[in-house]
Parts: sequence; structure tokens; C-alpha cells
Amino acid sequence: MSAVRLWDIFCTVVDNYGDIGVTWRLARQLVDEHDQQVRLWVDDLNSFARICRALDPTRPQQVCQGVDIRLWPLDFHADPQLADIVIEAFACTLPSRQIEAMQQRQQPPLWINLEYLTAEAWIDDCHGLPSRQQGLNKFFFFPGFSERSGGLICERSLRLQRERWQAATSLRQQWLAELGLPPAAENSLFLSLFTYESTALPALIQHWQQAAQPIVCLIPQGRSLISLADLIPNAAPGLHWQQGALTIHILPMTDQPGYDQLLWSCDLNLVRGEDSFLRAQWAARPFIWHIYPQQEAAHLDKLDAFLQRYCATLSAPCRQAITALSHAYDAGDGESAVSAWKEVMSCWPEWQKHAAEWPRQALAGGDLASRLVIFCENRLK
Ligand code: TRH
Repeated sequence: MSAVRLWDIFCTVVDNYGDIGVTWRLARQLVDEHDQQVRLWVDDLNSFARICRALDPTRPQQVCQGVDIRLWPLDFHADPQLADIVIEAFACTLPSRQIEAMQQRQQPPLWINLEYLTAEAWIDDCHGLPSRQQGLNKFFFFPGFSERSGGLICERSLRLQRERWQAATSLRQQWLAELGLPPAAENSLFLSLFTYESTALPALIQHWQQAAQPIVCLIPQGRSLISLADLIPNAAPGLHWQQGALTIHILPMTDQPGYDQLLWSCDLNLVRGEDSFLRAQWAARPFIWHIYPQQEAAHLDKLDAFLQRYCATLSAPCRQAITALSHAYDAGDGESAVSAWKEVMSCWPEWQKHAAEWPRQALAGGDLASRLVIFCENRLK
């Protein structure tokens, strides 16, 4: 049992939901599973409220699920009760008054920069290293898939919850009904689509219309719809669209547990960023990762590092098909995406089996929150 510590987590909302999605999840897990006290400082409560229904964006301070949530205002003043551990999420740059308060303490808080997740091998040599900044040590914590990295965010009870959901088909039927969706044919292939824009998408949509089995595509409101503007001009939550074998339902955004249920209910999930990417893995179903694009295509190294790790034990045709589909989606190449889709379908049982086994393998060295707590305890002792 580790000591009860006070944590400050600082998060800026860049342009999507990933940064707040990850920090909110981590904050809850530190409270729920490690009995820690957590203040989460966020500069944009409106975006936060999109993925957390209980949050009132007009209140600058409130407690949600045991986490003390604070608006991080422009004129930030450090709380007189300084935390034991200060997390700067994704190099968001701490407020200068926070740094000053930390510098004034004889034993300053443990300062950690929580990095973006990557499967690249180089992080193993950098994970946990300090760097001297403004007279203080700042430690770099790298989430990752290897034993030596900071691990992956995953709640303790998640596997059981997901297994229960997937074992009871009635739960999915009930969930579909609650969303106002008609019951689907039993042999339907369910897809969820929460990606960025991709010009590969219209070609895939056209291909799915000609499929031999019915395809149901569930699309939460968001950027994927921009690529379908010609096909579905007035796409909005509640809209149903049907052509040939394909039915599309546009869904409202839900909170994070609701999004997990969507992932658990689908046969294949197209996801993005960092958090939905991980949640798709924990859904134990095949998925395609539309990675967050970076300048000079720096994201492609990250994508390939992950694909190499994820596909390492698969047959060559299956590995090639998943890799080709991921690359084609990223490049917005519709023709290649359709031909890779056909390849993927021909190794479908192998991929399903692998997806079901993957979470155990990926989490073998322990989850991120547990590794983070141990990391901090070792330095605060
Ligand atoms: O929103 P994102 O594109 O976030 C990205 C990435 O994190 C990227 O690494 C970062 O650099 C960039 O932001 C600034 O994708 P991501 O990470 O998948 O986050 C989406 C969050 O939204 C995730 O926590 C799940 C949540 N979500 C819901 O809670 N309900 C929903 O209905 C949906 C669709 C998503």
C-alpha cells in the first residue's frame, strides 16, 4: 500500500479530446485504485464536459468522481497547499507561479512530464530520466508497450466489465435500442468510426455498400464526417443512412464509459489519437489506428513501431494486410484501402483471435498508473 499523496495534474486542451481524455482517466484511476488525492487543472472545461457528463463547465472548481477539478485560468495562482507530485501532461508548460512556488519549497514536489504514448524502442532509454530545469529536476515519464517504459493506462476492472458485456448479446441489443437504433441482422458486421478526416473513407464506404453481409457503421459526431460531407451532407446525431449492404448511424458523443461500450459492441473499430487507440485495444477486437498527424510525417515512425509490435506474431499475409490498410487510411488512398480491406477480410479469424489475446500481452508488465505510483514512491521516500 503506497502513502496517500497530493497530486496536481496540469492539462491544456490542444485541439481535440485526447489530452483531457488521458489525464481525466489517469486522475480517476489514481483516486479509485491507489487512494491518492488528485487536483486536475484544465484550461478548457467546455471540451472536458463533452466527455464527462457530470462536469459543469461554468464552475471553476468542483469534485467529480473523487477528483478535485480546477479551471486553470490565465492568471493562475498556486494553491497554498502545494502538491507532493506535479504532473505536466504532454509538455503543457506549467504556470510560472506554480514553478516559483515549487522553487521556494525546501523539498520541492516531484515534477513529472507525462509524455505522449509511443511504441518506439528509444523511449526505453529515456523513460524516467530527470532533466535540470529552472533549478528543479523534471522527470520524463514515457507511456509505452515495453517492460522498461511507463506502461499503458488501463483500469483494473476493465477486462471483467468488457468480458461481461461481450458475453451477453442482450446487452448490445439493449444498448442499440437505447440509442434509438433498429435491431441489426444477426450476421451484420459492426464497425465504429472515430478518426480524423481521410480521403480513403468515401472509397471504403462505397465498397462496404457492395459487401456480401450487412455492415452497420456507427459514427460518433466528429471529424470523420468531414470526409463524408458529399455523401451525407447534413450528417448530425440521430441521422440514419442506408445504401446497399451498408447502414450508417450517426451518434452523439458520449462520456468515456459510453464510448467503451461502443467499442466493445463492434467487430472492428477505426480509432485515432492516443486514448481511443488504447481503448480499442482493450476492447479485444480488431481495430485500425488513424494516428494523429504530425509535421514532416513524423507520426509514420510511431505508426510503424506500433504495427511491428502488434503484428509480430501474425502470419505474413495478415501482418501485411493490417499494415497496408493502416497506411492507406493514413495516406487517404482509397484504392489501396479497398484492396487492403479485402486482404484483411481474408485473414479475419486470425486477426480476431490475436485481438482477443493482445490486451494480456500488452499489459503484462503492469498498467501505467501502478508504474507511476511506484516510480513516485521510490523518489519521495
Ligand atoms: O481527440 P483525439 O484526436 O486526441 C488527440 C490525441 O490524443 C493526440 O495524441 C493529441 O496530440 C491530440 O489530441 C492533441 O483522440 P483520442 O486521444 O482518442 O481522444 C478522444 C477521447 O474522447 C477519448 O478519451 C475517448 C473520448 N470519447 C468519449 O468520451 N466519447 C465519445 O463519444 C468519443 C467518440 C470519444
